[in-house]
Amino acid sequence: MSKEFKRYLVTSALPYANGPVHIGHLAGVYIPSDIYTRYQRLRGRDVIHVCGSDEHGVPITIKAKKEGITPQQVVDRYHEIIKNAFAGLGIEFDIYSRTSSDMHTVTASDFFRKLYDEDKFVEQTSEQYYDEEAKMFLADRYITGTCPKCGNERAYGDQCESCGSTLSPDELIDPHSTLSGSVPVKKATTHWYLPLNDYEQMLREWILEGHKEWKTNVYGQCKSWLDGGLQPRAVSRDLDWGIPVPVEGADGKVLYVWFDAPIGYISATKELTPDWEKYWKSEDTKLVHFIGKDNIVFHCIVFPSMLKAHGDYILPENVPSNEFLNLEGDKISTSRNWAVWAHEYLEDMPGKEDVLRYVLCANAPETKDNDFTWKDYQARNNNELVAVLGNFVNRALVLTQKYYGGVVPACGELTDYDKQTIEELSTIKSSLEHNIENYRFREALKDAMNFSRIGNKYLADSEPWKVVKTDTERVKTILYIALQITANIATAIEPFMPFSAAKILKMLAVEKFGWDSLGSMELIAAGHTIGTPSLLFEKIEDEVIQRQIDKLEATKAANAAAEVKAEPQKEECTFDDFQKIDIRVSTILAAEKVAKTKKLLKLTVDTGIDQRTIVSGIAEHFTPEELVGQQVLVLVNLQPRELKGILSQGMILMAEDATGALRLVQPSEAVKAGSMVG
Ligand code: B3M
Ligand code: ZN
Repeated sequence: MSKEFKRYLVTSALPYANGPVHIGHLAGVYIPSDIYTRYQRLRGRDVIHVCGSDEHGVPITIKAKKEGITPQQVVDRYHEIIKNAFAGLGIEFDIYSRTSSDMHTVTASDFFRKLYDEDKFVEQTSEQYYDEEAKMFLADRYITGTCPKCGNERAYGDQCESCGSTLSPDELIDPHSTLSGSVPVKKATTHWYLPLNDYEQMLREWILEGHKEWKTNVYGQCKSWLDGGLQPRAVSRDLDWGIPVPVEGADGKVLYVWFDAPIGYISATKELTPDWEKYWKSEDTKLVHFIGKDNIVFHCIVFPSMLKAHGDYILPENVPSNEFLNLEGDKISTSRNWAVWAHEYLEDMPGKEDVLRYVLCANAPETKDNDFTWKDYQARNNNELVAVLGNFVNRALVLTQKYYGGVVPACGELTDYDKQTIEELSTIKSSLEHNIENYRFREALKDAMNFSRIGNKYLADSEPWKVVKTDTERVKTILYIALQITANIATAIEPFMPFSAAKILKMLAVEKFGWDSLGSMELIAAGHTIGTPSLLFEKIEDEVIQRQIDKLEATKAANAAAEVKAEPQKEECTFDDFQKIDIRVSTILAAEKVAKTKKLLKLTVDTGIDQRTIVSGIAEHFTPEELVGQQVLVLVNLQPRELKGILSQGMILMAEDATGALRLVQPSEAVKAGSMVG
């Protein structure tokens, strides 16, 4: 028997405030954690869900530098965007805080200070990479190089995003500073380290023996870290953005972001309630961390060691973590803008919050990486939400309106088939509970949807629209049951699709039911008048999906263009060399194809000095008609040469774009022919 807990503390990984959240974050962390919390709350359990923005660390400072703004401006901007996107999607937190808050600074500093005072750290001086141009130590993402594990040339000093390995800067092959591009030198610096090796035994017993029920990906990663042997890990960095190390003589040093961020869960709880200690310091609390798979080591090895070192805190009971979600067959990437952003979705698809929640849960990467496609999104909406859930609810409500003017009919004697249907519903209820309690949300969602599948089957089998002609009493019972199933659906789907659950309750004109009532056939009394039915979901047309696909195609094209490498700069030329060049704005007066050639055009141009002939190899890019009248730049003092018997006196300047297409180089507005360029 598993242990009974008095209360639940649910945390969701704190998103970095260096960009908005996308469907990968939602499917991996926030939708599962929201489902779990809503479910516990419906059961009447004492549960709180805490989260907030992770506002320290190198990703933030890099973003600030790139955009020419301060780190504070970066986090202020994204904190708002992220917070609003969560709220818009119905992802509810009891508190959504931020790690730049005063409460957090104090909490994290005190935490560090306690460990420091109790000699839980070791102080070590080591040689670390230093950028002599930028005059800065290169922590984590300020350094890139080749991944020793997979050969990715753009691996970071802390992680390779290609193969997912956790790295240290010393492991990178051919390291470079991302600040100046220079090759860094080694320089001595002193930091505080948490000797993880001291906690190895505790972690082995706690995880490898005590938590065999953890998801295989989580358990497996922990086991491989522990089997590999743990090393002391630095908890400070040489940076100017973060929480200052709260000890004498630590100028220019801040807490490592992965030291302060998880403490953010504690600070947020403190901000939420003065009663925070009962959530963090009582063995009666079930602490559950929802995270992405790249965060496993920090939540299962590092943070628990910190909590143990501190001594006052409980450890997590579970750390459910998903694999990654891909988008249309490609890895989601913030830097390549390959993502469906939560805030953009809310703008593009108003009223469809639950559709996204549904699709991301139905297709969640629970045991393996999975793919999100817009076609699948459309199919799930049209074939499942509209055809199964929406259809059942609509039929039950519309028939009640039609036959009884919206008044719930009385229930007569139950047939065996009625009883069997009711029995099936209670079997699903226990499966649904079991699946949510064990973090199997895809299966749980299927269970929740089965309420409407059963409802549809019940209506199809009992055919009230036919029976109404012969046995009106029987029809009352059928619709009474159909309405009770509808009320049950509102409860069953609430954790997954809260907006639709609320809509069903409104259409039934009833208040929210508690979880315990799930399965009951006495939720709505005979004689109660229901509200007006409206469609729960609408069919999504091809055009709507095509717009989203086009948006991604545009991203792809922009990325391809950006990837084309510019030619390296040519050999230096002197000012005198440059002075020799004579470029004039000229007007094309006539153009014709050169006979028996594919590429050549014969152009007559007015250079302002004279009218002359130029032969140019651009016939595959331009028709003669589109060139006549255009202003172009002509190198007029190029040595004349003969092409196909025609003397060419000059050269027209062109630019080649990413796709290899040629473009005329032109003045942005008309200029007198003969004007000099230089
Ligand atoms: N901000 C990493 C991430 O968003 C990090 C999580 C912190 S949880 C304490 O993947
Ligand atoms: Zn790699």
